Amino acid sequence: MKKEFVLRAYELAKEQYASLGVDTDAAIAKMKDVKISLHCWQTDDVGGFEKPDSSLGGGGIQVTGNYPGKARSIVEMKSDLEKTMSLLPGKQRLNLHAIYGDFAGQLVDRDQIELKHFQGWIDWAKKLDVGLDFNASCFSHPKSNDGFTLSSKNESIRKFWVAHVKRCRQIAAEMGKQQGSPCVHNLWIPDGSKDVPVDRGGHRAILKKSLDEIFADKYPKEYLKDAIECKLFGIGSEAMVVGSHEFYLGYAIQNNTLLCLDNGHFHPTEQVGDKISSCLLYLDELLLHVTRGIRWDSDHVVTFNEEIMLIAQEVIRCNALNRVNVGLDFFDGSLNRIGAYVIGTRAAQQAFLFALLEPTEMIKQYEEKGKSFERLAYLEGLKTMLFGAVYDKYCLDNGVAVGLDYVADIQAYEANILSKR
Ligand code: RNT
Ligand code: ZN
Repeated sequence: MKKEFVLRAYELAKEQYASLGVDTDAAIAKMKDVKISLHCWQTDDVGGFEKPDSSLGGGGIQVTGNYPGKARSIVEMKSDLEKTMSLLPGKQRLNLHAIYGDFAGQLVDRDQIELKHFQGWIDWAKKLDVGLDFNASCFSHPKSNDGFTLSSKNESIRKFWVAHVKRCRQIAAEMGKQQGSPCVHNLWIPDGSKDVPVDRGGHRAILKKSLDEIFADKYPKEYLKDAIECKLFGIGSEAMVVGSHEFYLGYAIQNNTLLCLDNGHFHPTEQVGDKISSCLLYLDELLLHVTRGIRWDSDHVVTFNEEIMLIAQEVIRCNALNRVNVGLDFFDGSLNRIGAYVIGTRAAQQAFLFALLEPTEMIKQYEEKGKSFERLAYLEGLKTMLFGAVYDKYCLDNGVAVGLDYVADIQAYEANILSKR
């Protein structure tokens, strides 16, 4: 897009927002605090590099589609990530899963992984000035096939997963130490039951015990932030998920961990945006897994929709950008994965920029005076203001493709790189 066009449109937008008392330059400047953690698993459908040609198997997450070009190695994944980041304004973080280590062709079981398997990632991230986050991988493994990991009644299985998560936290803490800022380690487990169980309480007590064992290892806060992720249901765990919202909310408050809210993990009419202000009263920090569920936890590419807008609005309205860690969690194998990555990340950024452009104080005054018509009018009016011109200016300032110019970039990357895989 022509630079003069972007600048002209921005001048108009700036004036329009100024008439509501909103400073667009300040909103753009504030975007430096919106650091989105890119989920590495978008590039390969959550396959990982434990074995050649790994693909997601078991454990309650599902990726559909076989669009060509998925990353098959760390080299390919790094190339995809660099391409993605080159099309995104601002700085991102990178969120790795334990299955993405550099195992150098060896079979390294999950309870054996070590820092050395991730040192290459740490060095690469340092060069790019990208912070790393990390996740234990308690799925797609023979020992997760019976539906229970940390809440398993089989003691050897439970111990195996406890050992895995302990190692992951140790690796994450080391990442945090080396990068000079905390690494967020998130724990999600698929544990649950397809049909109605009679011993929900038993499994939950076991999960609590496993978490207590895991978190008995203490690391400095400057290195590691622990998050735990709840879920309502999954494939194969329709009737009961052990790590439910109540389970983890309670655990997080009692043990001072972060709570991870994935907006695909609730009943479709529940809004994660509505949960943020409550959780922030009781927890120091949150982690978000921003996604888009269609009818269920389908992990579609994030779009700039009202659900995501409310999440970002609530973070900004609560003035909690420094207490909410933003990660993405979507995967769709049916379209160009790098394109999907850029669309979804830009949509999440747009939600935050949109929220930063809200004249919240003014609308709040209407609200407090019971003037609901005026409140609704402004909330609706904001939707059709010259918002796109502000996001375009943010892209221009950051030297990345403006508007839809990224489409051609991704088409070229597909023609030159992805289609040759
Ligand atoms: C699964 C959870 C979890 C995973 C990733 C791969 O339902 O959302 O966060 O998607 O860890
Ligand atoms: Zn998630």
